[in-house]
Amino acid sequence: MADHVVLLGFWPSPFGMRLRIALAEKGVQYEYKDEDLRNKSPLLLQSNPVHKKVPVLIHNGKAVSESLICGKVH
Ligand SMILES: N[C@@H](CCC(=O)N[C@@H](CS)C(=O)NCC(=O)O)C(=O)O
Repeated sequence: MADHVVLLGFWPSPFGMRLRIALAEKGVQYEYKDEDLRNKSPLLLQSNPVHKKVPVLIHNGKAVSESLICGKVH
């Protein structure tokens, strides 16, 4: 089964950009979903229920938050 990777981000976020660069360097294809941080999506709230921050990387349904960690796990 092909990997399904989703990145929840916010376009001006330097943390999100850090992760996008890491994914690009690794050649990882992903679906990008931009968040409205004043109206966070149910997917973001479910994926990062404690901090409710982006970026969040969702790999085959498993969510990882914190940009420095996301960039290392895939
Ligand atoms: N330490 C986190 C910081 C993430 C962070 O601060 N994200 C901001 C956007 S730049 C955010 O989601 N803010 C929304 C909020 O605080 O409600 C990381 O490296 O991923």
